Amino acid sequence: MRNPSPVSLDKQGAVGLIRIDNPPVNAINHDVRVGLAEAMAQTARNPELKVVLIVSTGELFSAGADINEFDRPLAEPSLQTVQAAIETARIPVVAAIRGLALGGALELAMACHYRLANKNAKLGLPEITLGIIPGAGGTQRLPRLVGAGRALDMILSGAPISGSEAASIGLVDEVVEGDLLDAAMSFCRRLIDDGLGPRPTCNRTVRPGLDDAAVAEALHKHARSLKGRSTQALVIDAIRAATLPFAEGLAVEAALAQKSLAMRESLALRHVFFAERAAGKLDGAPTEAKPFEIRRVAIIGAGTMGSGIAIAFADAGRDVIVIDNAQPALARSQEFIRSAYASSVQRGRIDQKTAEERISRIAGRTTVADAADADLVIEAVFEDMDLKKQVLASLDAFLPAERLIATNTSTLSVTELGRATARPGRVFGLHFFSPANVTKLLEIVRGRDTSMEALQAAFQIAKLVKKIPVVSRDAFGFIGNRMMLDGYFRESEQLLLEGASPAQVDAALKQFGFAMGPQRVSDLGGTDVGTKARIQLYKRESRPDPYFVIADRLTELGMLGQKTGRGFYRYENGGREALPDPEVIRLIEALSAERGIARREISDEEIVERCILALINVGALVLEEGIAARASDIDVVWTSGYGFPRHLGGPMFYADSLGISHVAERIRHYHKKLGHYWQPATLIERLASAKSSFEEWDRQKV
Ligand code: T1G
Repeated sequence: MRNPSPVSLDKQGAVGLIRIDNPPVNAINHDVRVGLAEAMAQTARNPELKVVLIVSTGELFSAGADINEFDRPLAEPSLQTVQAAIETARIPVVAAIRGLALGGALELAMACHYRLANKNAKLGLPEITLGIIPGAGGTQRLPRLVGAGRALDMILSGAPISGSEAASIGLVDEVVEGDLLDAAMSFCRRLIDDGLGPRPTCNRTVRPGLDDAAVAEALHKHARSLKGRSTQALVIDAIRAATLPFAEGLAVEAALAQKSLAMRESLALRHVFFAERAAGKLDGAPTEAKPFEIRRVAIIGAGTMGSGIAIAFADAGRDVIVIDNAQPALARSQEFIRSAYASSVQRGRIDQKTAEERISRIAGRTTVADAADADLVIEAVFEDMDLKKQVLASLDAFLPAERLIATNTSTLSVTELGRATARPGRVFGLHFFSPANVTKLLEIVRGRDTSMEALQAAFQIAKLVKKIPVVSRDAFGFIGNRMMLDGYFRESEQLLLEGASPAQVDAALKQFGFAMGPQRVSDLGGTDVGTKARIQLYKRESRPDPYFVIADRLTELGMLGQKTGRGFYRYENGGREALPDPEVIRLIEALSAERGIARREISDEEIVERCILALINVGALVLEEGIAARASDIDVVWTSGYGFPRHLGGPMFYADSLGISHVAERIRHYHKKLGHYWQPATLIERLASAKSSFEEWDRQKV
């Protein structure tokens, strides 16, 4: 028995009302295309119909083409076929957009003769975030509607624009304040009354075309988000073709779209898209999660992390109290919060009224008892086990037993911290990443006693503050820090001991795609933060020398990085520019000599290979030890929390793209050369001998 079509057609007077209903996001899959083609055919055969109106059910028009269909040949009718039926219809076709109209959904609407949108609609072509170009006429019709320059800007940014802005640039004909369907029906009746017919977008021309200046300007504007990418070149070629006759331009776009789909960059970005959605699902959780209501949040510790977390919850419309027994710390925190909101207003992200409303939600307090009526308490005090235990234990005295307690520790045992309270089952780690109100990643650390109910609440909290949750078991450095310490950063220090300079290592990894190299990151966060974290970690596990001997020596010497003007680099007059420091090189040479390490010229290729393979090898250990549930979770952690280039898919996806046999062979090579830290992970050896991959490993686990 065939599934009911996700597309329906009703006759409302002279209006043929086509409705898309394909939850959760009205993705335009094969069934929707079939339904649209059939509905258009029916309207064509019904002389009583004078206008066709296309709408969708639910809060959004559509999230675009079904991304799940990209890995197989597309079944007819294609979206282009549906669009041709719309564009050549004998009667006008109107699209009414509520909420999001992304990718193929906006392309569908642009093939219609008229478009309405409600005020808070969001219209965009985000294909570049998936490493592809719009493939259903977007690069041909958008320039015809808004001009080539604006079209290039919209497609290179991938960011949606509001209904009002869309109207101001001619992308939609009318913005609707009230009920969209009512407004759309009266718009259709007006078309009939005024005798207005079809208005094919394809008949419009693109004047002027895309000139080099416009291209250069757009590439400069989006340089940061497009670093290391190549899809933009295909976008430019497609939009340049928009000055050709429509059918020719469409053919050029189709060929370029096919090419973009096959590129490694797109495979990687699509992997990250689905990996982020998979990470958001809690294995073994009962489907019906008990809704956990959060009205008030208490954050203990008014440091940089505590203040950033406060902003994240105020942005989510929650009342927050920041507690610190040091008044000056509270004052600094309030200043930090004020200036963060001031810069958001300055960048046009929010208006002044919203900033003040959110600041007014955050109050400072000096006693832990003030957390009594909070639904959630997040501890973010100094990274010291005894101090944290004391704070957590003190909460039992006045915090009702059912309330949840989270710790923002980045290194300490969540299990041990939970057992300092009378409710270990309701304690878990919420590991935010600095800046906590910006970085998307939220590592949810599951202590050995943490209950499923508490974990489900943690996922709801992640959704509330718009973070990407990844669950980590409670172990040394969790997922991200473990890989950073034991793999990536440790190996970058080893390379410094063998002869590379901080500037060379950082430049090589920036070239690879990281926004910043490890030594620069260390200086930004403060070498002392790393050293203190390692001292805590050594209480759980030791590490053979050399293990961060340079960073720890810099801390000893008070060269803490940017905040003290000297670290791995020199910073003049409180500036941010990292300048090479010959004294640091001499210090490193001395540390090498102490260990009998021969120094030599090292190539950038070797630097990148060793740092990335070390990251991958520890990633495999993290999977073997069950700290991360999926290889794709590790990719989410590193792309959304540690700056690993998204267009390479994350360290484990990258390993698959290199080929696990090659990865295993190269790790064995370095194991012979460099010993201990390069012991190949058993999982890598197993996957290599099975000619398998991390993706396959994840699939088998499902
Ligand atoms: N195709 C298939 N599934 C999709 C989808 C899509 N386009 N968008 C979302 N989903 C699934 C998602 O995997 C999840 O599934 C569920 O919907 C809820 O999504 C021809 C070729 C719309 C802003 O790039 O940005 O059109 O995990 O958890 O946070 O030129 O989803 O529950 O099983 O993300 O509220 C262009 C992609 C496609 C938009 C909603 N469109 N989607 O966010 O929910 S390419 C996009 C999003 C294209 C044309 C080209 C977001 C969202 P599950 P969610 P959300």
